[in-house]
Amino acid sequence: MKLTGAEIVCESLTRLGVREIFGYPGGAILPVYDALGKRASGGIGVAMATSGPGATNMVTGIATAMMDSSPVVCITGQVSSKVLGSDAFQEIDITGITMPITKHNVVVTKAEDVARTLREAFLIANSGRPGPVLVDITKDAQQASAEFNWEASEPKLPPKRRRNNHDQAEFDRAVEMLNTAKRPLILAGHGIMVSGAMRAFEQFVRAGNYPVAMTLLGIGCFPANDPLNLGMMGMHGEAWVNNAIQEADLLIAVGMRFDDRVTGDLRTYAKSARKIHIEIDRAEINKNVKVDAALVGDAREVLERLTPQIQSSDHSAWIRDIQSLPDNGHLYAAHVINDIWKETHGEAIVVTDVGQHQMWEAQYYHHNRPRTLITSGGLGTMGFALPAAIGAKFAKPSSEVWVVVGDGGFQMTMSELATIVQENSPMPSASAANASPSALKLFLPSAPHANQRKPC
Ligand SMILES: Cc1ncc(C[n+]2csc(CCOP(=O)(O)OP(=O)(O)O)c2C)c(N)n1
Ligand SMILES: [Mg+2]
Repeated sequence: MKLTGAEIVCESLTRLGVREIFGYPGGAILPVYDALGKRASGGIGVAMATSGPGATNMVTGIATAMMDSSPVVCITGQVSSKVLGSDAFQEIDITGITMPITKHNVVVTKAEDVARTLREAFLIANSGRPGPVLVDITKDAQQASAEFNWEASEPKLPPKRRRNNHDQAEFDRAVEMLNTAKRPLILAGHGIMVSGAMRAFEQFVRAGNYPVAMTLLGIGCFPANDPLNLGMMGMHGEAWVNNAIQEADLLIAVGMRFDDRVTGDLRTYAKSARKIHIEIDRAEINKNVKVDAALVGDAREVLERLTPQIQSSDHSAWIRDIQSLPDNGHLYAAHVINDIWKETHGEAIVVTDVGQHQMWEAQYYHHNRPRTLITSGGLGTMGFALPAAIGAKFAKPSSEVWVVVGDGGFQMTMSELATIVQENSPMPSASAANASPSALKLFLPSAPHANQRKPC
């Protein structure tokens, strides 16, 4: 079947399970907009923009996805291949610009390459450690016609890397550490949710009776109401959680990357603890914190292998010690967040922006389920909350979605309120009978500025 490159984009996205695309039109991407017969939602977020300023406006979003390992495919229009490199109107080297902030990016200049490139983009965005992929398609490739053959456009990628990439000796060393530790503590990160390891993680925690501290993006991976859950670690975590980490004799880091907001001063970080690092991305091993055993692999697979090896689980004296660690006794500006938590029975998806309110949310909304806190962790992108909440509402139309945003960040993207209104009527046709904007709730803390830590 002969289709234009633009039609191949639409046909390929539909076959890849995409139901929604978020975009902003412009000259160099109009052929694709024209070919979009109906709106397209899948696990992977798809965003589309025109060339030049459209593409550069995507840069902060792409960097946010890269830092937080979010699978995203961005499609940009590009000027015709005949004028590439001539500083044509709205020409920008977006693959050059986004090289360090994408897992992969590529320029497509021929209609016949569109389908395979998009299939590769989806595979790469969602494989291993997820992240953003950018596909830049020239206008002539969108307009030209080519034979569309889905089967023949199978991605030509090297064989999938082995997911577990550590040897038996390393594994045995980790098991020995787990079974001899007196004061073990888990550092739980986003990777647990990314690998779908929540059940395996809970079994591992129960088998060893390990206390669990979470990173910002790890919140939700283990129920907040479980007595073994200590809450958030790091600069914005409770002091006693960090004290427990400093006193542990074994840290078991799962799907986290020892970010500086987690460790603070590396010279004094958890000096008395041996460390096991379970992580899919080898580049993260020994990057910030030197570890004693590195189990490189998919969190779920590694945890499923480790759990049956656990023989030592009586850490009651240690857990009593942690519970007796002194808290500073203050509850700053947390009452409203706590009330939202109570009001929503902890069941809402909460999307935060970046700033003081973000930390209040992380401490005082107690998330029991994965993927119910959506926040920009690694890049700390103000303006994130409202647009991300629109995406969350599309992906989970029957969930109550709350936006917790500061006055500063709200001003950056408050124009998206118009998008909510505009999309309200077609929205229910996608999948949501109850996807009304009233279900997207906004909390603007009328609190003092971040550095004035007073109760609100
Ligand atoms: C795009 C961007 N610009 C600047 C910053 C630096 N920054 C981090 S928090 C913050 C203030 C946020 O204020 P507000 O949105 O009112 O939230 P609050 O801290 O008051 O809860 C600023 C300027 C950022 N993270 N992102
Ligand atoms: Mg503010």
